Amino acid sequence: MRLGFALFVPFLCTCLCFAQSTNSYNVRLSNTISWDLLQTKNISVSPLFRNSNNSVFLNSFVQISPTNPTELDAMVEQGILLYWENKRVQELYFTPSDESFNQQWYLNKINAPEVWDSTQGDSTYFVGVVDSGVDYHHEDLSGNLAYNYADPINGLDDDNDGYIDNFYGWDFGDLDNDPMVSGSYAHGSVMCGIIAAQTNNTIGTASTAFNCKYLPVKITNIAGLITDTNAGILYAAQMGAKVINCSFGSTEFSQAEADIITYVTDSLDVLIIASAGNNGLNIPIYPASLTNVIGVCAVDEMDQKIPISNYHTSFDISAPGSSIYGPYIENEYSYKSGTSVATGIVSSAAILLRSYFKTESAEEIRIRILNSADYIDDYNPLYLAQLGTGRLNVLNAISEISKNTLEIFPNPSRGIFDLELNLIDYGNYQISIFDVLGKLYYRTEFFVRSKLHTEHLNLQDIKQGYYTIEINGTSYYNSSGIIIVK
Ligand SMILES: [Ca+2]
Ligand SMILES: [Ca+2]
Ligand SMILES: [Ca+2]
Repeated sequence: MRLGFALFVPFLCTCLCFAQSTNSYNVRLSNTISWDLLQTKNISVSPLFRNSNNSVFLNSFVQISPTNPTELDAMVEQGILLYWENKRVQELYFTPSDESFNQQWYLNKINAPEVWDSTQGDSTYFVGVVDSGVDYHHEDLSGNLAYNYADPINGLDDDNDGYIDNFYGWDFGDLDNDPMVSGSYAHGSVMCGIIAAQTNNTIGTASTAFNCKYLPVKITNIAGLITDTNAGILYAAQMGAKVINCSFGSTEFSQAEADIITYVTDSLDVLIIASAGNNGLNIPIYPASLTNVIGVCAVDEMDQKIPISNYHTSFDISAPGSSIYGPYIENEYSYKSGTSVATGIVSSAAILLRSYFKTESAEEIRIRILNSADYIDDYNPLYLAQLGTGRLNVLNAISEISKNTLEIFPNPSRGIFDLELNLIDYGNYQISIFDVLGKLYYRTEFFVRSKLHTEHLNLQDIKQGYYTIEINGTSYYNSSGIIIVK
């Protein structure tokens, strides 16, 4: 069954709901005070900073929620607190001029504006959008298309790449050079807008990718049906896309699709990002469930899975996918929901990161994105480990500098091996082992008390083959391959 996720769910919610903050205060503890003391006073405590070396200094900054705020002054007098502060309203460093920016709740949710202070993207980087084409005349889309100036429209294949006049992109559905969306099949136009609407141009909406661009690759025919996505993926990769957005999928595995994706990932250094699908089921979807693809689930403003989003252990991350405002067709804009738009939001962040960390490979950027997601399990108790590592946070992704390591000895192995982990935080971790089809073979949890941790596994019954090992923690993700021989 080949599924195109052309079905957007219309605007689900007319008001954005925000978590009401109870009376919590930022405080600094006195040097000799431990969290335990506050907890014995029935005051809830949470850290303000994550830190790699368990620094006493950093651990002294906490957020507390006293039952009565007058306790705060008393705790300062008693020497428990050095000081306390109310939370401040702080302004973003960079707010784009796009007139509808304030309707794009998801950009603040993933901390995109803070990142734009560091980088606004390199305009030579672009996302290949393998979809139903684009309305390249749209006021907020025409300026950010990755035009192929090497092949102007003159009837000749000026750049000698086998595609005559592929100036705008290519249409594999109709086998011509015009990727204009046909009829009402506007899905691709929406995706290009989420991924790379022209930003800070005073009109329309903003995109995380900012100056990075999009390349439309149309893979639907006149009836709106998907023809050949593999050709579209290859074309986008050969044209130089560093990220390819695949807001489509199938419940059936395809070896050819897996081979094409492994080729563009390993040989052309492309990062593939794909949708988990909108069936509301616990199922794998391809290509999203392939191990070298970022498979994306959709969450709402409260970081809860939206009902239609599929969920499965083989998916990698979640992203906003509810009431996402962006360009449509014919200079119009619309709200869309679903895993397609969630995938576009990850692709938009991914191309900004690739253009910033130019020397990092697709795999390094993939790990960077997964490793820096915000923890959302508490909001999704029914879907633990089935929504990936958490919700995309592009500010964390650009700030993440620590290198986690995962080494496996011996590899190849007969099924008895050690995982050697270099970890940032103490706490609970989970090991998941997937076979080559993305099916979960084994899972266990362990607790870490030291930065360097060795976990011994004894899986004597495991069959011969290639497996992917994933390690997940609250703020940690890593993966590696192992070959089992018998
Ligand atoms: Ca050409
Ligand atoms: Ca030409
Ligand atoms: Ca704009």
